[in-house]
Amino acid sequence: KEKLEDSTPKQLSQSEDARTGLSVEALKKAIFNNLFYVQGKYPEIATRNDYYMSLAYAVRDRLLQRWVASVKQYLDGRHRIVSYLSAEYLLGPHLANNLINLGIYKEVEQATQELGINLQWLLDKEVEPGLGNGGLGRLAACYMDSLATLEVPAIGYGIRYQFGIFEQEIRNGWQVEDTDNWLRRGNPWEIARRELNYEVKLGGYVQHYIDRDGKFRSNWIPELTVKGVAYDTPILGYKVNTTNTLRLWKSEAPKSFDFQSFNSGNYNNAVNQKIVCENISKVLYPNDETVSGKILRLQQQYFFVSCSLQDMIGIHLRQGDKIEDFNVNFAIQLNDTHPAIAIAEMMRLLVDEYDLEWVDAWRVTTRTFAYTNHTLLPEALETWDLELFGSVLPRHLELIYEINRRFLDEVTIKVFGNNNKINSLSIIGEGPRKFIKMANLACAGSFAINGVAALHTDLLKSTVLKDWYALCPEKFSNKTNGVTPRRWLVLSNPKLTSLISSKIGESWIKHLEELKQLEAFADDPEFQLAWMGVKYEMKKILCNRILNKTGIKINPDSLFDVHVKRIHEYKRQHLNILHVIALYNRIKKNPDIEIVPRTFIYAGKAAPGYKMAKLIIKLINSVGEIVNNDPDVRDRLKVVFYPNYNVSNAQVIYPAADLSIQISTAGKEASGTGNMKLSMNGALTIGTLDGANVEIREVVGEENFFLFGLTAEEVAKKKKEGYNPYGYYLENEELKMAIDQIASGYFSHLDDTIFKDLVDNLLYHDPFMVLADFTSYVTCQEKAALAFQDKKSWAKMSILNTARMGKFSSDRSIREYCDDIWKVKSVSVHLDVKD
Ligand code: CGF
Repeated sequence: KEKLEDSTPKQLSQSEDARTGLSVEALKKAIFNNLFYVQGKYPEIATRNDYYMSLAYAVRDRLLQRWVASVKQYLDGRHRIVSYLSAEYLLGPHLANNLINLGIYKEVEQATQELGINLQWLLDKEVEPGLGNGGLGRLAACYMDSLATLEVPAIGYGIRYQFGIFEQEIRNGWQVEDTDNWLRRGNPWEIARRELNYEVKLGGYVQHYIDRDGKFRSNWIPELTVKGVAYDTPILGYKVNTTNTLRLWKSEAPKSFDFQSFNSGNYNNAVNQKIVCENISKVLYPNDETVSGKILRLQQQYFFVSCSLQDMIGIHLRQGDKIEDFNVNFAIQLNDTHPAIAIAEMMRLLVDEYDLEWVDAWRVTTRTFAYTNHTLLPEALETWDLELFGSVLPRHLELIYEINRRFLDEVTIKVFGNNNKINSLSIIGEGPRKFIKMANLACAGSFAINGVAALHTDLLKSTVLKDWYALCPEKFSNKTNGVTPRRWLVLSNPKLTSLISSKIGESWIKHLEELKQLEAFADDPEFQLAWMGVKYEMKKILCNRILNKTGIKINPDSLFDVHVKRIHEYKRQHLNILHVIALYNRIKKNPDIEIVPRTFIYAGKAAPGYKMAKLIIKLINSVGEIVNNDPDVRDRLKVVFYPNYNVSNAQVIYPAADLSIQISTAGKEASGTGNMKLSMNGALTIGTLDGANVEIREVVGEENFFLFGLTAEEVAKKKKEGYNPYGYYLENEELKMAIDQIASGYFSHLDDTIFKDLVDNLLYHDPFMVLADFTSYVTCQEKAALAFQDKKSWAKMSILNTARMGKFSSDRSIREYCDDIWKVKSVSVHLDVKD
């Protein structure tokens, strides 16, 4: 209290305003004011959350000033706008990121300190919006950061899920899911724009008639109408004024209460519609690589897409432009096929509501959309049962039939009636039940199609989208993913950031290629020492977190082997654990064996309905229980499963990693982005030639990357020839022993049933060729362990990894999208814009 009284903000200088000023005094005053006027509290009774809110609102005020200026300048200047449609945004906490982008982290640190509050204590209070599953949602968040930083006019559209990705707990080694009630304490970063709302129809049927002018018309009579309300979050770029909008839609009932039903005594009916409508944006589907084919999911996709298109058309028409010129003002990027229904919706709006002729509507549509594919896994390619689709979107089904009919007419000529090709290109799939292929709809309706890493794009061209590539090669390009260095270095690794900046200045934060200048210090013993000193400090921080979260004590001097990502068979967390078991058995055989002490750190969520992935989590924890507590091991090996992997936890884990585990079966991981974040933080990669690993290895140099395993070509060949995992099991003694132990219950209190499905799957199917890559993995890990013992050379390799990561900034990716696909230009935003 005394401290607070001492530090009561002084008079501000004339040019400073408590709502916009960036000085320590102005910030103190703002926090103070908000505590009083927004939270309605005084210091003695204020809670930690009150202080967090007061600071968050102080920061938001500063964003609002820039946000209003950006919107005004975009509209006044009639600039082309990028619209990013994504069902997921995995944003992570806003506060620290906004402090960095505003350039006031230090000032706020001082302001809070002078108020007697610890900034970190407030930062840790923020509940992150987990509105995404993994890589795809996080990529959307990185791209929003880069769009703003590069001063590109852009809007991100998505869904304001009331419950985001579930929270993961580990109980008795198993994953247990809990709901993520992220809005429970309010969200200071969003502004509800209740006046911005659109109606969205669902279900029902379509009437056809000929109007007075003899024109054929369709009238969709819905079963239900839902209202979408806009919630806007400002996205500020790094040290620029540009503040773009992330507009997320919440579903509501057009009227919240049916009085007629209520009066006639039917209370349930009266509230029912409200519940049905609100359900649409209630919860994020927690599947990242499988499609569930559920009605609600289709409703979600259509709901946000329809609101977003109506919103864009509104913006366009308000500018006084003709609907036919929509594509001049907007470029729309489809983040995977989740929003691909936008193509049919655009046609519906243009033809049914704005009266355009079909050919004109199709011209506008196909000049507006571009599509990013994120996966080669067949189970992740979205299809909808035609009947189910028609029950939700009867008018769109008709439109898709028409799009397909016209499209196939053209195609038939081009492919000389080759039926296989026609079937593969058709938007409607034939079979016992017909289905709609969303990737084909996206390809037909877009002017550009891209993959997310060089290998992925090549594989798209030669496999999944082969016939599309033959048909329209000019649409295809590669846009290798990237990650924002603001969050993934500056924010999560401030010590490394200072060390880097002490040598090469700060402009690398916006121009990541400049990290290359660090190469000059890679051999400098003093710099190496400082570099590894930072790593050690970050490892100690992680040790504490792990101790708090799991009770496991780990050694910061050990090699941190870090495998963090969604749990999936193709990502092969089980290959990693087989390696752990092999090392454990070596120690058991010879307790005095010389072995590099290692900590295996895993983190990641499994889709709740994905049994095998959940079993893998249980296996990791079971092996951990034995290994961590066996006295023979003498703490030389530790296995940790860090629960509830999310953006905040990732920010603590990446800086502490020594070895980045990127061991997916070649040809399965489209790109990966964790691989980039880890390497940027100075971890060395052990990986297969998969996704963006290929390009990471190219830039960091093969001598600074531990490569193992089959190539994508070899995987395909082996599969074709008939892969026999059992042969590999018999061949390698260490592998056989590890699998036998799992099967016999060695790690599960002699219960030999728990892991039966997992073991059988590996021995008799092994779809992701874990056994085929085991020997190569173990040998490669031996090389990595040896390399880790040579501290100087490891430090050099680590520095070179960071130094050569310039390519993997999301700024580079966004620049490529802007130049090659969207054809948009930067607009610099000035704060002196007057009304
Ligand atoms: O998208 C992913 C990820 N699971 O979200 N795909 N999808 N869908 C890929 O599997 C990753 O390889 C990729 O990095 C990411 C973003 O493109």
